[in-house]
Amino acid sequence: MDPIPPHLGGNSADSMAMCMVFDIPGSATAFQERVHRAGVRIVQNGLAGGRFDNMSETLPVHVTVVIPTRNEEEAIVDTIRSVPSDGWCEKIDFLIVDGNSTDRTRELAEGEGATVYVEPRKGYGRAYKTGFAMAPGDVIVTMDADCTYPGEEVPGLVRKLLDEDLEWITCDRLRKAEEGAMPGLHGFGNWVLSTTATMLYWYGVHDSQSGMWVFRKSIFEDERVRPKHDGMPLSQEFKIRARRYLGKKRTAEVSVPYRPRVGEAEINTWGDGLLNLRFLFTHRLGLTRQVTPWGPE
Ligand SMILES: Nc1nc2c(ncn2[C@@H]2O[C@H](COP(=O)(O)OP(=O)(O)O)[C@@H](O)[C@H]2O)c(=O)[nH]1
Ligand SMILES: [Mg+2]
Repeated sequence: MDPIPPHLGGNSADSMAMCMVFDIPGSATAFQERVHRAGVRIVQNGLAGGRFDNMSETLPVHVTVVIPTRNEEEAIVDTIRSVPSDGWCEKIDFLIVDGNSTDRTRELAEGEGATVYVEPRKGYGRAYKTGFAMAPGDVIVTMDADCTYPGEEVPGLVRKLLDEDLEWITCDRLRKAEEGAMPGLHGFGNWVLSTTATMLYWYGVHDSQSGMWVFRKSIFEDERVRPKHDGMPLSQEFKIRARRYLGKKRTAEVSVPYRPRVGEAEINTWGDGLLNLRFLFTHRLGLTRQVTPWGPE
């Protein structure tokens, strides 16, 4: 799919396609429980009908969960533990890309068996450009280290990726956000950015700011899919690139729960919001450039 509408230079009817949003009913863990209780093969609603339709089956992939952290000692342990690691896939590991935390984040993450890499260069996007290049898994999953994203959904999301032969999934937080998860200005800012992104790119993604993605590492063999920004705009940039270069058929947006943050955010709501907004326009005009390269130093 070309996510750019014809009047802005896009060239396909697909660019007018509506957003693809799927719901994952119940958590993967709850689903596994149902399978065990019934002792029969249960087809999960909406995600059914494929090769991996029994969650008790080990998915034939190595999954790496990449998590950027900066002073997240209050939530890092629960974030890691929220992702099941009970044999649902062949191998799962956690790569923490830490931006020089001054609290106990690194030590606590290592205590949970995670690999910790210190990326002293500042920025959320910078951390991911390092983590994506270093992740050993065939499938990469991302989330914040603040207990906002539902780790328990990871097996179901990876299964959907394999089952439906997708390359990339982004998780929409807006439809299932729990009370207090997106307070006042945050919610409004998110709406402004997501609406602007839709108008400029027409790429069929509802939640332009979500930081939970599930995708095959191989997508980065195509350089055009690699996001370049060092800051928060990497999130929307990645979605724009994935939809444009991987196409609508190989990508999807899935609704997941979103919860109130644990621990203090370091984000500057106004500053980051305006930076994100400016990026949407400059990127549309082809005026953005890469400041630091892909991968670790
Ligand atoms: N390594 C690294 N991680 C960062 C940096 N800035 C933010 N993070 C992490 O990126 C994730 C997203 O940041 P967060 O404050 O939750 O942003 P929000 O979800 O947009 O409000 C969190 O896990 C942060 O700890 C940074 O400069 N370097
Ligand atoms: Mg967050």
